[in-house]
Amino acid sequence: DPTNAERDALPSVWPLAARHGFRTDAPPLNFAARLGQYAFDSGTPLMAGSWAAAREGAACALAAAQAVLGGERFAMALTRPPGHHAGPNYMGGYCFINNAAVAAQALRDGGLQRVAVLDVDYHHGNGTQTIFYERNDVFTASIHGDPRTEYPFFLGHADERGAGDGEGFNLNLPLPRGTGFEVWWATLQTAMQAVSDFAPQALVVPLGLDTFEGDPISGFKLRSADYLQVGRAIAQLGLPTVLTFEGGYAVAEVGVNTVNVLEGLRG
Ligand code: 7XA
Ligand code: ZN
Repeated sequence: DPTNAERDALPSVWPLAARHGFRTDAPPLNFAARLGQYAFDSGTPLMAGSWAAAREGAACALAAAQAVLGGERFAMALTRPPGHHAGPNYMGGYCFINNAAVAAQALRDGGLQRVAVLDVDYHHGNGTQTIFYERNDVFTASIHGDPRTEYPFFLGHADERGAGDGEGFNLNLPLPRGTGFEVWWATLQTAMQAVSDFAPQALVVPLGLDTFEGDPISGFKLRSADYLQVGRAIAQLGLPTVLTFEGGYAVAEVGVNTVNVLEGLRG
């Protein structure tokens, strides 16, 4: 690609699976090298305060799940950092602890038999998928930018349907960069039908507002008013619902877009 000709070739995202003969059974003593065992990108630095913020965020997601178990119809964990890229033992995509997975597991631990996760962030929720991939008690669905061109690149294809007991309990609906609301909305209907078919007792929505047309790092074309409709659609599932806060980088509009989802839910 000629546009890359003048750039340094610096990798930013890589698959964690053991590849190319490197050993995983003899960890090095070097701190940064050891950290590499638990990260799949270069964009998730652990800084002073990162762990405290991530831990409080996860506690907030847990509190949201407990509020729903206690009878609230909706609860939102409004936190930074986000969580849906974090896997069972690795960080990435600005995420350290998977808040949506914490909420879903808390709902299960609270006695609910079936929980669905409907991820509407622009980026595939690779961590949430991986955590529940072999389970049939938590159904995971995600609408996101096609991983052939979009982060996280190494997961999120339509043929990832779950494995073992979880076969058929993961649904990926990738869409091309540039997708507008009409197609996105039709895809949401597909995802919601799959959620309904699973007959869950509660729902977790990793809510990303980076589907917004003005988002600087993403490529869908939703407008602010569309988020009212998104909130209404989620409410129409009729399920106790926990929302977690994922991406959203159009900082001037992320507030109103979030509030529009919540207004839609309330309506
Ligand atoms: O939903 N996930 C995000 O919004 C984070 C995407 C991380 C992109 C990293 C680009 N270097
Ligand atoms: Zn995102």
